Amino acid sequence: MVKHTATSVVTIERFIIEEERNHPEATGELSGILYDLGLAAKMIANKVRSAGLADILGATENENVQGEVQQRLDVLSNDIIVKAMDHGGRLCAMASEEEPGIIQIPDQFRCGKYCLMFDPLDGSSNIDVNVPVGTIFSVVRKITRGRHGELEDMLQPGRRQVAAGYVIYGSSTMMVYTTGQGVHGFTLDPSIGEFLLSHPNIRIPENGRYLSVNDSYEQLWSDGVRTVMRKYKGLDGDHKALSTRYVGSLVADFHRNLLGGGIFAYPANQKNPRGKLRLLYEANPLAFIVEQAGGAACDGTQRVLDVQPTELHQRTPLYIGSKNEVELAQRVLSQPAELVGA
Ligand code: AHM
Ligand code: MG
Repeated sequence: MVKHTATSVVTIERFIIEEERNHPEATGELSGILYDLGLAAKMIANKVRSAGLADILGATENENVQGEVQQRLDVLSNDIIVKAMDHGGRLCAMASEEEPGIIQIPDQFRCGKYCLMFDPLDGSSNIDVNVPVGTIFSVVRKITRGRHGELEDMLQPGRRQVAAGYVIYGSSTMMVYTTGQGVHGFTLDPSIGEFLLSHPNIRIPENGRYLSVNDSYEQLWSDGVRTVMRKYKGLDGDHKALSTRYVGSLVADFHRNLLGGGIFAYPANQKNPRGKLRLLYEANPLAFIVEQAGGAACDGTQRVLDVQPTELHQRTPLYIGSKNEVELAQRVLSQPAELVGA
């Protein structure tokens, strides 16, 4: 692998090409997908940046001149990704958190050997208050024989992903991805419109510093989950107390914990017995990334990447981040209920 330091200027395009050279059998299709996603990310970043101006611009430009109604940003982001990805000849189908069924490649375009799954704008309810939001994506290889991708292609366990990543639209825009050769982060330089390598080979600390969980569901958690959280807070046993940080925007919470060490948890609760987050669009891609960075992800009973999906929009409980913290959750939650003191 070519060694880059954060001080040499390496564009995402150059990095992707150099990574591809490590695989003589590569056709360049996966590289093309990543590059196109980078382009879609720049277009979404542009919209997110001016989100606060939507009403003002909407009143003057869109409604009056073109007669258009302002589209919700998550719908807009979905359309940007679909349009950026449907004609490259590399994908055979897509699935999005925003759409109920599989998104097929239009007949006039060639179908390729990969499927893309994505959450176009995660945490979009935060947009109105200027909190970071993100895009999450996952790529798997097609396993069915027909021209178009099918449900069976999408419902593969996360360990079969060939690439996964996210984009965080924060104080700067960053794209972080893995193809199974470590995790690399690129920061958008707005002056030249390029993603530049800023975080080569990200490693997550083995122990956490931060705990990211929505505590307001405590009354709805099982005794086991309450015990895990008490341990993280240093209230039960000898675990060092973690510092609580919860943005409520998965990509932002995950990104902070990936760089600084920590655990993000969205446990099952009485109202949502399978949690809230989606296995295919959120948990699987972030689990692939965290494992590649030396961390772990489980659903409270097993490794996320081993879960066999049964539905496109399947939800899953999620414990993801520093290895030792995820192992603690897994250990406590796999004990029989009567052994877990609340
Ligand atoms: P979304 O995909 O509808 O945006 O929902 C996912 C978001 C995550 O970004 C975040 O971690 C979670 O929902 C927050 O949920 P809650 O408000 O229940 O804590
Ligand atoms: Mg989401």
